[in-house]
Amino acid sequence: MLLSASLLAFVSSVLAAAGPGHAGELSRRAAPDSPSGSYPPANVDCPSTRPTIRAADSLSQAERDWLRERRPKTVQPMIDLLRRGNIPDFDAEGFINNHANNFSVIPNIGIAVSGGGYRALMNGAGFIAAADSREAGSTGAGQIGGLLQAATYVSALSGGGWLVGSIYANNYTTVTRLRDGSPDSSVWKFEDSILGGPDEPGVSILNTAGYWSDLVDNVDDKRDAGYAVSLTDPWGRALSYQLINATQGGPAYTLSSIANDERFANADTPFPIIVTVERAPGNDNLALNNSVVEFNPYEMGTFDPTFYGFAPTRYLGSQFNRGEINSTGHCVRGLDQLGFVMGTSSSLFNYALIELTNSNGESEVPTVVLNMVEGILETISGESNDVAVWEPNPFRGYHPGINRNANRESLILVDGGMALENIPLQPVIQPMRAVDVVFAVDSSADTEYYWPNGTALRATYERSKQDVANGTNFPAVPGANTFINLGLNRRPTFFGCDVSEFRGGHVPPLIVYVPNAPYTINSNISTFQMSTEVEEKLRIIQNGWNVATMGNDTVESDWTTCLSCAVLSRSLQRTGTTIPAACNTCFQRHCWNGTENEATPTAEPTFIIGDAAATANPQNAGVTLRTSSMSLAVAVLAALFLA
Ligand SMILES: *[C@@H]1O[C@H](CO)[C@@H](O)[C@H](O)[C@H]1NC(C)=O
Ligand SMILES: *[C@@H]1O[C@H](CO)[C@@H](O)[C@H](O)[C@H]1NC(C)=O
Ligand SMILES: *[C@@H]1O[C@H](CO)[C@@H](O)[C@H](O)[C@H]1NC(C)=O
Ligand SMILES: *[C@@H]1O[C@H](CO)[C@@H](O)[C@H](O)[C@H]1NC(C)=O
Ligand SMILES: *[C@@H]1O[C@H](CO)[C@@H](O)[C@H](O)[C@H]1NC(C)=O
Ligand SMILES: *[C@@H]1O[C@H](CO)[C@@H](O)[C@H](O)[C@H]1NC(C)=O
Ligand SMILES: *[C@@H]1O[C@H](CO)[C@@H](O)[C@H](O)[C@H]1NC(C)=O
Ligand SMILES: *[C@@H]1O[C@H](CO)[C@@H](O)[C@H](O)[C@H]1NC(C)=O
Ligand SMILES: *[C@@H]1O[C@H](CO)[C@@H](O)[C@H](O)[C@H]1NC(C)=O
Ligand SMILES: CC(=O)N[C@H]1CO[C@H](CO)[C@@H](O)[C@@H]1O
Repeated sequence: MLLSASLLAFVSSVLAAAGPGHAGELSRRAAPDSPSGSYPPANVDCPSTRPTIRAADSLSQAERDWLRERRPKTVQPMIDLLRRGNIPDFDAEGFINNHANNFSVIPNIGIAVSGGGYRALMNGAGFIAAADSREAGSTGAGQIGGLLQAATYVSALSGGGWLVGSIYANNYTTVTRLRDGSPDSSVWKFEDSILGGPDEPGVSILNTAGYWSDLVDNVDDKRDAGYAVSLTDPWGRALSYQLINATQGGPAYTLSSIANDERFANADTPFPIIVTVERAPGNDNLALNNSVVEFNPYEMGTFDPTFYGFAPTRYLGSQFNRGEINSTGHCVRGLDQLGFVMGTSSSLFNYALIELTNSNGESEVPTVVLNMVEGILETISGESNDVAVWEPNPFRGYHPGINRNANRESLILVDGGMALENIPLQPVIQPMRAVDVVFAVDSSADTEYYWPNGTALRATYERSKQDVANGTNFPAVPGANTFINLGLNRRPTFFGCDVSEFRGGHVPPLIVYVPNAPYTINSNISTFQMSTEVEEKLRIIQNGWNVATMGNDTVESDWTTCLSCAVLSRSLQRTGTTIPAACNTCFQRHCWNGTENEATPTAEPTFIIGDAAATANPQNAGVTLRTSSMSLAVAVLAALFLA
């Protein structure tokens, strides 16, 4: 297996050198295409057109070309979804067909999956499954299957990034296939904490000792190859065993290889984006004006006026200076290792690894692992431990007037949720992407009992009023108490329904806020619960499906109608089409209309349908990080920001 992986990588690098396009013919799914054949990046011959950094004043040519293929492919799934939505006295199918060649009218749909550890992965998985027409039962009456097929973008961060990364890493498979796993694979085996390693040997895992020694070897190899390592390296490697169904968790898998995945390349999937936050050294207080850095299969960078540039994902690791690789600089590939990207977006969980070293002999973690963690902690002392070090910094010398990292050898990136924006909205509110509606799936742990209270939306709204917004706009959202008192945290709520709010400025997408809520199980497990029993995993994913469909239209008989109205809202407005009466009724019910109630709330959410687990095993047993030994700072972060 290992041999063929490196052989494949070798062949594809030869083909890649021969010209663009050929590598795609060979690897028809996300693939182990790192030129080293393993975890470290490696030098490659520069392509004839040397990679450069570009300004963020447009979408990349690659994304624009891809969109030209994608948008038409969303039309039929959208018609199927809207037909099921069955808006009375309105011919949605006719409306779409009449405009089928005009993509400034056809709804442009985004899905944004929040962070929040395994809770966010599983609740988000329930939403994605319900939205995916390939899932059994997703296209019956009262169901929203096909929303995923009708979507253009899917953005994710931290625990949400684990979900989306895992789907795309595994040949764009379904949630149900990942959920059920397969013998010999540790994919989605959340009953085994990654802190303990997999507990049975299989094709994709050696054994527990092999797990740890491979992990340490990978990190050592990257360092020996001349690249800085941080705790995010072992963290990302450990995560990968559960997220990437390949030998050793796919050490050579890259994010950019998704561009060659057959279905992505044919625009049969939405465009995946993983979100992180930039933090300059010494800048310990993350604020909303820290750059939001996105990773997609083509590019990594930011639209923020902080360095306002994008680097080619495939050539991250190359020696860029002032936006170019000079004649003596090397081209490098493989730094965009997929687990490292997912680990970067969830770097807060680096503390899980530190926790290991603090567990004083209770753990069975080999000394070699403890030594590795301690070694890394020493080399980056002075810097916080929850960071990912990206070195060389692709934006070195780039846009020096606005880029506070212009003189830095490394770019420090952290967990996408750490500046409070725990829903990855920045990529999908960029005017250039022209998204009309975003399903914002929020699994944040804002309240005392780990339910969301709108904090993430408020952060994005606040950011939209600062200089860093750089032309992005966002609807107003009320305070946390109002969210709870009006039940905006219990049912899907629309923000930005009335476009007059934007006073003639850029109209951002309608936000369909989909909060994690207890339909059939208390899906509010702790962000730091690091393992989940099989039964609980099934139930949280099922609860997420109920959250997405309002209990398959049982809680609200016309939710699929209202969802259809939300999808069409901006298009109806732009074309001056009369809003169907049924949609007005939906908007009355689901749009936040400006009412506030900031009285101190008293209650945490109660079951919306019923406690499906009441008659079954009541124990939510799992390995939770012992907060007692976490530093105060982490505890505060966890309580305040995390998600
Ligand atoms: C990926 O999935 C597609 C569709 O299910 C299938 O046709 C193809 O064989 C799969 N490719 C790999 C490499 O597993
Ligand atoms: C994992 O990969 C193996 C080997 O390619 C495959 O047989 C199995 O179906 C995969 N499992 C999942 C859950 O995708
Ligand atoms: C970012 O915001 C913080 C306060 O929230 C402020 O101190 C800092 O100057 C701001 N940075 C920039 C570059 O505007
Ligand atoms: C070219 O780039 C390399 C690596 O960034 C650097 O060490 C070297 O000084 C640069 N040479 C020139 C002439 O700028
Ligand atoms: C809302 O969430 C924030 C953290 O995200 C928390 O500080 C605040 O106490 C919460 N308020 C309520 C009423 O739940
Ligand atoms: C989940 O929420 C319920 C109330 O909605 C609460 O009783 C329970 O303690 C919460 N679970 C956790 C782990 O906080
Ligand atoms: C909704 O449908 C899903 C998928 O079939 C199922 O798992 C779930 O239990 C249903 N919810 C309710 C409330 O019946
Ligand atoms: C597309 O629709 C917009 C909005 O209705 C309209 O202004 C534009 O003229 C249409 N373009 C074409 C080519 O029909
Ligand atoms: C606004 O919403 C509140 C409840 O959220 C409702 O009581 C009120 O009647 C609504 N106002 C209007 C003008 O629709
Ligand atoms: C729309 C807008 O304000 N764009 C600005 C974003 O930031 C860059 C870099 O500062 C400016 O050049 C753009 O004009």
